[in-house]
Amino acid sequence: MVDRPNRPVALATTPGLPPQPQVNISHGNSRVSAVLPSGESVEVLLHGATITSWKDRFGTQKLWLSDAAKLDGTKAVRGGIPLVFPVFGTAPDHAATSKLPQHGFARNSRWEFLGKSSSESAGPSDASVKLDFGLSSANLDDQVKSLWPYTFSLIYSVTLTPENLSTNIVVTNDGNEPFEFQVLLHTYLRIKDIAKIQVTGLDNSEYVDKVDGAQTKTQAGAVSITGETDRVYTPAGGPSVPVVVEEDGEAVFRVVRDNLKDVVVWNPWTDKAAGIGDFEPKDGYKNMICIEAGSVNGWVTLDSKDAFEGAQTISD
Ligand code: TA6
Repeated sequence: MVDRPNRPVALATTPGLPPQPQVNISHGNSRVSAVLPSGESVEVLLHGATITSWKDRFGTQKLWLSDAAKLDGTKAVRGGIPLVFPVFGTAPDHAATSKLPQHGFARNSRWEFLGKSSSESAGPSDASVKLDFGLSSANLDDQVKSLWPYTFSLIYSVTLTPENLSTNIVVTNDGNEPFEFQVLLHTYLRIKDIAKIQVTGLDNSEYVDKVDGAQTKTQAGAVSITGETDRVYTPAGGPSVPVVVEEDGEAVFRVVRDNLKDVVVWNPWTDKAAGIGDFEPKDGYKNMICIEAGSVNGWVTLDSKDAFEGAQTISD
C-alpha cells in the first residue's frame, strides 16, 4: 500500500451493540416468540393472546400446558396463560354477559400482534422485551358482537425480563355507553408435586369457595391443595402483597398485582381433570396450580371513553 502522509486513519470501530432480544413470528403468523440474550424465552399464540411457554435461562418451562391443548386456534388453550374477558366463568344473572361462553370471548379470538419494544440493554444481563397485542370490537365476528354489543379495545402487553414475566391489560370503552366487565389472567404454573405445595400471602383473606356451595370463608394460614380446589380470594393485604407458591418450603413463584384485586386458586384434582377432555395427562393436576390474578368478584364499570389497567408480575 502506498504510504501517504495524510492517509485517513481507520475509523475507530464502533463498539458492537450488546446482543439484543430476538423476536420471531412463526407458524403462519399465528405465534410470536421472544428470546433474551440471557436465554429466557416466551411464546404467545395470537389465538387468545395466550402465553403458551415461558422458560428460564436454563430452558426450564415455568408454565403448565396440557398435552392435549389445541394450539391451532380451534378452541381456548388448556394451559399457559389464557386471558379471561369480559366475564369470569358464566354469569347467567348478569344480563349483559349472560349469553357469553364460559370465561368470555377474549381467549378464543384472534388477536393482532401490535409490535415489540426492547429495553436499551447495556449488556446481555439486563435486556428485556415487551410484546403488544390488540383486540377490539372491530376484530370480533358478528355472532360474538351480537352477544356483547359494546365498542371496546384491549391492549395486552407481555414483558419478559431475566427476572420475571409481566402481563398488563388495558381495557378501553370506545363506545358511548358504560359497560361492566370482569378480567382475569388464568395462569397455569408448572410445579413438581402438588402434594408439596403451599400458597402464602392469602392469610386472613376472604374467599368464595366454589367447591363448597360458593360459601364465603376466611383463610387461616397457608393454602394446601388436598383435593379439587376452586377459590376466589380477595387478598386482605392488597395487590402489592405477593402471593407466593412454595414447594417443599422454598418459594418457586411470586405473583404481585397492580389493580387486580382478586386471586383465584384452582386445581381440578382427579375427577375434574378426568372430566376435562383436553386436560392431559389426567394426572397432570399433580404438576400444576392456577394462581389467577383478576378483578372477578363483582364487576368493573367502565364509563364511555374511560380505560382500566391491570397487571401481574410473576417472578420465579
Ligand atoms: O379459574 C378456575 C375456573 O373458573 C374453574 O372453575 C374451572 O372451570 C377453570 O376455570 C377452567 O375453566 P375452562 O373454561 O378453561 O375449562
